[in-house]
Amino acid sequence: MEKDTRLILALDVLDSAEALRISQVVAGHVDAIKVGYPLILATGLGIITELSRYAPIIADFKVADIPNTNRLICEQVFKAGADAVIVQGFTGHDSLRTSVEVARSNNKDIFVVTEMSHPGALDFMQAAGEAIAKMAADEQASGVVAPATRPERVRDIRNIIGSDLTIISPGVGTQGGSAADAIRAGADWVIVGRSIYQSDDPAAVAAKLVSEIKEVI
Ligand code: 3DU
Repeated sequence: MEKDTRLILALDVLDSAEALRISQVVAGHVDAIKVGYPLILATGLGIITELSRYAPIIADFKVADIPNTNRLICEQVFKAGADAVIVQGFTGHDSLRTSVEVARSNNKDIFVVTEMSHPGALDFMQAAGEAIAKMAADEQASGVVAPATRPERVRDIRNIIGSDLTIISPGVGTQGGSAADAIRAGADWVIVGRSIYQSDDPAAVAAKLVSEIKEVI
């Protein structure tokens, strides 16, 4: 995934024509498109192949299973054309190691969720976030997912993983986070969904985010 605009579109729409239309208009402003259960359950896994003509695809399945099931899931998702898969970290080192092995043998990436961006992440996840970040570095994942709603946590997680791993950071816009703050705190990319795809002019919103990011790098 090339680091150019530092913006990733989270495409949680439910209609394939709409997904293709939005991807086409924002393609020049994003380094990747993240798809997940909403779009894939609504339209099928084939949408990954269709969207991959616009940008690299990150499959946000937050995979959270035993090593063998993680392996089976990641194999299918890479086979469908995804460039990266997001997995949960709380399942532990063996599940993550297996996912990273599958990614490496396909020349693809794994991103590990540390602490999520919503308020409920404070109930259980935050306590484990730093240990998960350390595990992601030890297991040589490509990067981690850290919350733009809490830039101070992005900074903590950056300090733990060092510069070898990348950080992709959701929570900008509708969830209240700021793209500039997340990038300043150490995120490599911000992930933005509703603020872009629910707008009347998705390309203009994406372009504005990119210029906001460029001002702080
Ligand atoms: O809030 P938005 O509409 O900008 O979308 C954010 C996306 O990132 C969405 O797909 C959500 O499932 C995902 N995500 C988080 O919001 C927070 C996380 O910690 C991990 C993923």
